[in-house]
Amino acid sequence: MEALHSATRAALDAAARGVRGANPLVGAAVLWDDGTFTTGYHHGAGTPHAEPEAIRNAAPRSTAGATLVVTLEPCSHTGRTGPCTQAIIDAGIRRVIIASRDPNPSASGGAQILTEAGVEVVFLNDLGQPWAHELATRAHGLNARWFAAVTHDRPFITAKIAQSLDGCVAARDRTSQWITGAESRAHAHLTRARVDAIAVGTGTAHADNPRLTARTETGAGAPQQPIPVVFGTTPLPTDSHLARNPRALTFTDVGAGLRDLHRRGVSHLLIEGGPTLMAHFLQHDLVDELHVYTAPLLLGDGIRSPLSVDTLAHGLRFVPDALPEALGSDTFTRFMKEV
Ligand code: AOF
Ligand code: ZN
Repeated sequence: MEALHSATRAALDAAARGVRGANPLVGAAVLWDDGTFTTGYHHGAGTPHAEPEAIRNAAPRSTAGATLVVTLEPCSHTGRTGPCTQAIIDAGIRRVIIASRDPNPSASGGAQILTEAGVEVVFLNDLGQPWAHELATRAHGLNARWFAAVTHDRPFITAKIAQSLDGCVAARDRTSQWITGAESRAHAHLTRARVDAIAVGTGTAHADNPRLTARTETGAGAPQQPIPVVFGTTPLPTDSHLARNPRALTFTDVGAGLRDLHRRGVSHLLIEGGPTLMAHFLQHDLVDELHVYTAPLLLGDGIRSPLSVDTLAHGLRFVPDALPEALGSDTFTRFMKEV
């Protein structure tokens, strides 16, 4: 039991090193009968899942007859990668310990498939140990917002804000190019390249005529391009980049649009503004993760998101998800919405 406790903690710590988005944070550990273990984690959308990673990291040692601890129920589907249930069966794993269920209808059901294949499946909460309950709670907490998004049939939503030190996203005359520096913009393009879709409001679509493409450091297009999305009722100028892009989607209703996007396979959506759309998403508790780039600049009575907050207790609280990072003279901080 001591070894299982340590392996579960290690799987959770490994999970936290991953990147959230189209996938939740997931870690796994292969645990042998002698109490030693090796871990693996999911590095982000399109990369192998945690279980095959842990199994691969176990090499050259045989995984036959070993226990696999995983922070999320192994998937049963072929998405961007193959089903983890099959990888586990092929590796000869005898017992799987699961910390949290996968609420994603298209990937769930892995526990049952494993049981039917003769693998012993145990949920951490059913061990009846206080430490197990505590770690199961931690596993759930790690992905609470991701679980909520998939349960509500919408993508996981990241909002990007590029702001001045005093929280303005544009100067009073609405000029906003460029508040943040080149390093911040390059960093933001890496995020663009790993999301499934990027959305702006019609105001921004009119004012900036954006392409919403992901570019690499050389300025070339990234191999995987997100779907451009516009929310709003004002028609786009016919000669704008977005109006001319046959992949671009326009929605007048945010709720219906999010459901439609999710059903089209958009698991991770990036919101890039402007301030009105940002306020709408924030006010409706639709921002799961916040990426804030802050430039060393004061803009005084510039433009902010028109969030309606009447008293301190009604402010929207976020929790830092990682330490702030220096990007040139800017700082980057990632926050998660409090559940
Ligand atoms: C697992 N292990 O490490 C992760 C899982 O598009 P795919 O193939 O990456 O599949 C995405 C879904 O798989 C995701 O929505 C979630 O339900 C699950 N993520 N499952 O067995 C993992 N990251
Ligand atoms: Zn999987």
